[in-house]
Amino acid sequence: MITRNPCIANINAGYLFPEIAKRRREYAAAHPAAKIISLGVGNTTEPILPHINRGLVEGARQLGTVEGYSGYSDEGLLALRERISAVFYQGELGADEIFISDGAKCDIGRLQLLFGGGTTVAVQDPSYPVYVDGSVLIGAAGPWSGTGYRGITYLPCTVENDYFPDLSLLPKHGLIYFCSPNNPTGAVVTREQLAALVDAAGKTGSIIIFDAAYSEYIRDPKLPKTIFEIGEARTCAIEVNSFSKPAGFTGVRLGWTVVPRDLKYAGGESVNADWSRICGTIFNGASNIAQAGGLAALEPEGLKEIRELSDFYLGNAKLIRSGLQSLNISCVGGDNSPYIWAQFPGRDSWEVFAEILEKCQVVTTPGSGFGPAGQSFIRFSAFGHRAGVEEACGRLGKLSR
Ligand code: PGU
Repeated sequence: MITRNPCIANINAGYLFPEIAKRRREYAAAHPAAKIISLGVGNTTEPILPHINRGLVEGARQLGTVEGYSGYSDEGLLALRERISAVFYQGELGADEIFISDGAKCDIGRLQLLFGGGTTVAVQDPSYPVYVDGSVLIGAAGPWSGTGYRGITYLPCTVENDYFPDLSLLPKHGLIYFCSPNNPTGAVVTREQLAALVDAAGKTGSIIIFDAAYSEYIRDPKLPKTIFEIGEARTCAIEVNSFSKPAGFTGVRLGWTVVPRDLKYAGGESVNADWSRICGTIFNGASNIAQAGGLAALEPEGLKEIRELSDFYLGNAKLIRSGLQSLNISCVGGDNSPYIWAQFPGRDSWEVFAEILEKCQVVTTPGSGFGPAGQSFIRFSAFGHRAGVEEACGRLGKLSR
């Protein structure tokens, strides 16, 4: 028989969110009367708002007409790429630098093909588990050493450093994953910090994969929403983004990736040209219905709806944060992001996860699932119906008993 890809064997456990879903199912099976509320996985819960929804419906309707029918869309509708440039990048990016995707996660996985298994990888610790797991799958990291994956440079983001890492830890010629607003801590980089990160990437000959999936949750106008607010990033950064969290497209599937033309490998070859080649080979374009929805989302009426929807989830975040603070549980995040990062000093994250599930019937995400520095933390997601969030906040009071 053919042998298993050894990289898969290097993954030490199941992917974090299915593991949480499994524990929830086990608890529900043992407690059939329990009314479980999820503040676990960051999955949107509210209906798509009317203008954006009409865009989706109209996109589907068009497919049933001779004039409106379209097939494969390759790197994405030109109109959508131009609109993304205008709305998010002040028109400064060329349409050929923007690639429409079926979501940020899918592109985070595919981007690894640009660099292969010989790359050194650095991540914020804690961070979205796909960066590390994807690196293990391509052979750039692993196996698990007991405290982390071999080959990954973990950049601790802690209370002590105010969730911004020590850039002197960056490896040379590495791939740096950086997420702002951060999942799970909710920390957002300042312009000065972002400039320092870009500078450090330039000096170490590294490339940053900047994940801006939560940029539409930023309310503080001083905070940067894209890495391309720093001009030099054009020579050292790729940015991924998504319609999932701003427009409720987690199930619709639509995102984009920016690969600047100025981005070059050590040998001077164009990363943009390679990305185009990879997408052409293993990706056949995002759904044209989703793209019609995306176009509607970026019209003035759609942008208002994005604001309304993200305001709603930020309202949930505020409730969760003040609920936790009233219990004297120290936490950060939730003001420019939909996640609250709560500290349970000296405790094991999975143990706290189990306690919250047992006492409150609330599902959360254990911080250790996001990296070694996440130990003793719990992530609360603000994605949920308002009544459920209010009920969950009330039940959290049982933790003090
Ligand atoms: N990037 C970050 C930082 C994310 O947190 C998520 C979703 C994505 C990308 C995925 O974006 P798509 O455009 O929808 O692909 N994180 C959620 C969902 C869990 C998951 O496995 O993606 C979370 O709970 O962390």
